[in-house]
Amino acid sequence: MQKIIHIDADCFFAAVEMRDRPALKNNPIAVGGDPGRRGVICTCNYHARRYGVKSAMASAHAKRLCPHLLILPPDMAKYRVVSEQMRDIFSEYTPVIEPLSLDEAFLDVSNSDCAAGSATLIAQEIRQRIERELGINVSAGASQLKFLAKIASDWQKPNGLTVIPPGEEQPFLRRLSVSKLPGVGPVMQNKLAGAGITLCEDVLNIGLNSMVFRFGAIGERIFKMSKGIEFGAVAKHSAKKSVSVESTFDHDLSSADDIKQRLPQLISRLRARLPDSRSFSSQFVKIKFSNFTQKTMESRIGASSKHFSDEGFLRLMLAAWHSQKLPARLLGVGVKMSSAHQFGQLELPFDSVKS
Ligand code: TTP
Ligand code: MG
Repeated sequence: MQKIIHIDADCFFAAVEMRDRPALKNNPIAVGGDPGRRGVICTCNYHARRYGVKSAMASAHAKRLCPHLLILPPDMAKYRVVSEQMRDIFSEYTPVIEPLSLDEAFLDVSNSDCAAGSATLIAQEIRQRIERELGINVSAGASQLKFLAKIASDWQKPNGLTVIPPGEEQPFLRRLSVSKLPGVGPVMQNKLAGAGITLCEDVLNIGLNSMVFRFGAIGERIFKMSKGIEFGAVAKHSAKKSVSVESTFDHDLSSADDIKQRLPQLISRLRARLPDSRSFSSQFVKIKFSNFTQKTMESRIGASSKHFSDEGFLRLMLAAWHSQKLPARLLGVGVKMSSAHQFGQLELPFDSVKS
């Protein structure tokens, strides 16, 4: 029998900051950019969430919702250390770990001998150890179905453990809103609602044929999940496929010269993040314009060279800018790894800095 645990830290960046400054614990705090400089919120503690503060919200807006919100700058190096420490703990229980981001991972404990092989006990032990050894809380979910383990870890957040024992999947699913299923975003939810579907139970009532007829492949997947027959395997190793960096500017860049000037610093930040064994299949750029539209451009790197060039970035960036010729508020540069040189590393959820 497959046994999957999904673990997700509670308000991760903010939790690390509260651990290091316990005096902040009872105040609303966030980690993010400066409100006066177009910063955005990375995350906030649960206290701040009561005011409506959320990830990805403009820091200035967060301050309006919660005027006494303390916004701390992100310290990625520190969060990466905690993320690695979490992974070290996971690896004492199973080698089959699929990290999804710095603070989130699936663990397949089907063959683990720890805690008599009980996923519930392993999840409990991991939660206690992370709290004791790393000083932060994580929520966990366990199920024989991968997607249900993820839904379960969110079920009693923060600091919760939800186990859906074998045999309990169907009753749990029946009352579950389709909005909780992975891959069902607001657009799909609307389409489903249009067909009278809000719960997984409704999906089963409509039946597989009708779901496929109306919604195609995603309809089939939604049906399988609703019926509890979508197992999914934990992908043991996650290879990083691309690396990119970006900057949002205080003042929009209004000319090609302005953009040209900013590029070298961006490229050197990108270089700093790349592994030594470099081999790339393409390089790409991104521009966000003052009207919030965005343009990305990519060019393949020939098999003989395998390396990106500064001139290549400049050419792409200018071509992207010429597509609209509007002031630019954000520039980004990145590379995609050749498949033979992808390197296993956690995908970073946040690598954008202000400059
Ligand atoms: P999440 O796990 O999505 O959020 P969280 O851990 O802060 O809160 P929750 O208790 O709901 O799990 O993301 C993990 C970290 O990734 C988060 O602490 C900060 C970072 N992050 C961003 O930088 N920007 C974002 O938009 C999001 C969603 C997360
Ligand atoms: Mg989290």
